[in-house]
Amino acid sequence: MNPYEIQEIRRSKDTSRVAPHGGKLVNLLTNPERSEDLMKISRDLTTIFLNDRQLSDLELLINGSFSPLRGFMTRRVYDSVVGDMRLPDGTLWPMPICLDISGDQAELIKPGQLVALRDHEGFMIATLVAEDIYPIDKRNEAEKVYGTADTSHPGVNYLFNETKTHYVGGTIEALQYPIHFAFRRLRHSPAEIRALYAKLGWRKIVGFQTRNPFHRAQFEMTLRAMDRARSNLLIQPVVGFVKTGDIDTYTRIRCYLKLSEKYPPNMTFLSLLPLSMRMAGPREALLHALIRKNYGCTHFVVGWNHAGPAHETTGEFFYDPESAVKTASAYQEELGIKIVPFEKMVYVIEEDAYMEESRISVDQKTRSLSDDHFSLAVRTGKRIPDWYTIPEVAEVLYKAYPQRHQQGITIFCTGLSGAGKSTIARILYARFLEMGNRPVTLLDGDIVRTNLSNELGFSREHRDINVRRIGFVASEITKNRGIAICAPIAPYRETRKSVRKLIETYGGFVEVHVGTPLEICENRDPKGLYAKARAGIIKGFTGVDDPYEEPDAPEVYIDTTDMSPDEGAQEVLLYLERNGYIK
Ligand code: PPS
Repeated sequence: MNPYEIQEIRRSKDTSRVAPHGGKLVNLLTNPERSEDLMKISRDLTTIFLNDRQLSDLELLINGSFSPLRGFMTRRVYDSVVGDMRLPDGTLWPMPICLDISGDQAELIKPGQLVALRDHEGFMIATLVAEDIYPIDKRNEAEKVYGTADTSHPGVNYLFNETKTHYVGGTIEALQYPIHFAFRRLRHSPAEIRALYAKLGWRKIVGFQTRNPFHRAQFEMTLRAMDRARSNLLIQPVVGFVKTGDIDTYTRIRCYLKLSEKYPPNMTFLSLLPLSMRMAGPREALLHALIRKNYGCTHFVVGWNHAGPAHETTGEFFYDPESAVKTASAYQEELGIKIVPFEKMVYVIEEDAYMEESRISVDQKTRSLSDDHFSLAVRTGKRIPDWYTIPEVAEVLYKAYPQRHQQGITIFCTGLSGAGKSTIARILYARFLEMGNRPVTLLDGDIVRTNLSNELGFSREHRDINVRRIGFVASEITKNRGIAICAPIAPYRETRKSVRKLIETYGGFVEVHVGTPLEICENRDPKGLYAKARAGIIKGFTGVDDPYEEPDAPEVYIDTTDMSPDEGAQEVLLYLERNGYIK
């Protein structure tokens, strides 16, 4: 597509257009003169800095993917959507699209005020006329939208733990799109895609949404979907925030590029969608269908367990895997897009082919692997079976996620002061230097507190910042395939859990609980700090008057009461060896 055509569409003064497919499209980009005027007053405006998820929502509002929405939802719209899945005028709309702000910001912004929405760098992307500011009833939103208030659901977790306390609703006027540096040529607005269909003469298009790398099952599904709808195919992977534990976005995009070469020429188009997934199952399937209608698709594939997460610990699905297909199909007239339903696809061994589960006879032997199990296998450097994926895709994945002994790893020692973590960490550091096959960094508590966190004390908040900083540095080291050895007390379970989640996206995370009991640590008291804490000279000392929350399931447990530090380090090395982290 000619890039100048894209510019023309973006710069158009027309704020809404009727295209051949999909109905009226909102375009919230303002004209250049108005942009200049807004820039002139921008310094006087109260600013809201948007995080990645908010920026992706903003982008989809601006470019019309969320048509007919013209801004973030006001309370009236929000209540109607949460309660009835409809906008106040009765239009079907399944998910709240809201801008969350802190209580302090909520006090600062008054109804009617013009607010600047900026990205991390401070670039003003849009203005918002704040129509109303309202506190979030998170439980109500969780139960109605997600059908659960359980925080092991990723959407609910985001709502309870990341979303701030208030929403600000109002209309948007955009100066520019959020800025992307990667894979720009694969990003399109609905207007651009509709223009492309017109140019290519495509009249029927089936949209395919994915947050996972494409494999044989998905490839097969898309071919059949084209066949059933007698259409062309828009492959539209989601590249906003997906789900913790998913394969990283850049790798996925490289897989899609490889895969798109496998289709016959001029039948498919690959375009990235900066949507942040909420994993709301049936409600989310409706949202995905509406977005694809805006992208001019006449058909949309909804498959088994579409946008349905599994419980973190039990592995049970939050939604009936059939419910997304049923809901989307039931609403298809109103959605204005035909749903192409798919059952679970399984591999049939003797046919060497993928088939829908209900078409398989009882005596046929099958194989299947869940998305989550697959992602875990890839991230842990396991080989992917040939029946599951396409060789070109496997090659991209192996490059990004080599076998465990070539991946980065964080060894995270946690335990009371005096438990022996630092000594074990230093021995491990020396062993890895001796091995010499991966760069190694020691992030001992003292080293970190001197070089990274010297302004911090030992309040809950400061310990949290300290441990998260260690986690961040360790995650960068792990990402770049080094070894990070950390040895803070890290007394709080939740903080350790979030550090683990961050690091596991990039490589291995081995939690080593140096669980030497308090009385032994206190007897040792090498720095005399326990004595001072008992005497009340030091306040908030871990184990004395501040809690240590024990790890639930550390990879390695060491008690140095009757074990030398060398033996402790040996335990860790044996674990690493057994699990393929070292060779
Ligand atoms: S934390 O909780 O993870 O941020 O702690 P960390 O950065 O590992 O720092 C622990 C070391 O600081 C000394 N120290 C204290 N520890 C616990 N509680 C209080 N109030 C405190 N004040 C100072 C203590 O020597 C710890 O050293 P280690 O190496 O763990 O023995």
